[in-house]
Amino acid sequence: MITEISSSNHSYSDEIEGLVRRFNDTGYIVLDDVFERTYIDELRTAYNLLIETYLSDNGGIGALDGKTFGLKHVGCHPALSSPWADSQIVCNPRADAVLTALLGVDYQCGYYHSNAAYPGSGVQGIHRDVKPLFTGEELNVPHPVTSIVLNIPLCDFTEENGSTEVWPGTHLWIDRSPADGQRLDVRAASIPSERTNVKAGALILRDLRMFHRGMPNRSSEVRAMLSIVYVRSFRVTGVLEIPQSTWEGWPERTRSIFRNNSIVSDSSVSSPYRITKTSQ
Ligand SMILES: O=C(O)CCC(=O)C(=O)O
Repeated sequence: MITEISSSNHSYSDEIEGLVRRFNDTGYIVLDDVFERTYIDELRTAYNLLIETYLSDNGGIGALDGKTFGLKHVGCHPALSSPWADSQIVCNPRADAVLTALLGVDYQCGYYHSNAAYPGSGVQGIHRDVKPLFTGEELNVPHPVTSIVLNIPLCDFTEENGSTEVWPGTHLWIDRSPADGQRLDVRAASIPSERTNVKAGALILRDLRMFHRGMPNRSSEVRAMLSIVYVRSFRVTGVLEIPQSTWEGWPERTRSIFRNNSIVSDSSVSSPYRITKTSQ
């Protein structure tokens, strides 16, 4: 467990160095006890309302069968207002210290999603969220990390409720041929996987190249997490709509991470989730 890191301290401390090494070796890290459980409980209550609103606006979960990535795996893009735009979520000091070390101080964010595995969810195909920047023919060694997802679990993650399955080390696997990119399941079978079994209050940082999949939820409660993507400054991101009041309430560091997005009037944000073509 790491000790507190103040938001103004981006020094390459021993703790950060250890986390960076583990991230670079395995493709992900877990920071425990970042958030109070009561805070996560409040977020979970708000999220359950948000995703239920999203589902009912889209005809219910049954209407999304076959349209999302895996049976009863759904998600929406929370609007950047309270509580989703809270700086301790979008620019968490402990995550910021590690992200700065991994992506450079000028990293940015333009993508904010969430993943919910409903009771009875199926198993997703093994996938990457992004491919390596180069094919194996162009570059036959892995490149440094360029994009990272911050997952904030909104409940304890267990094997029963479908904690994400990950394949450590696969973030460094290159595709020697285009066909390699199409057979991640075959390639993954050669190494052991891990489950991200963490307590509510933890956060997970994962290289988007890492092989992973959402798993069946055999419990009776929704298993959900926030999924916020941070990238090196040169990577193109989506464009988020940030309500004026959110922008004005953010400290300078948070604004700098969200600098390439669009600030809009509060009144133009009428839905609790963002309506985009990529909503699942
Ligand atoms: O929900 C999860 O555990 C993983 C979700 C995921 O990887 C996806 O939907 O692409």
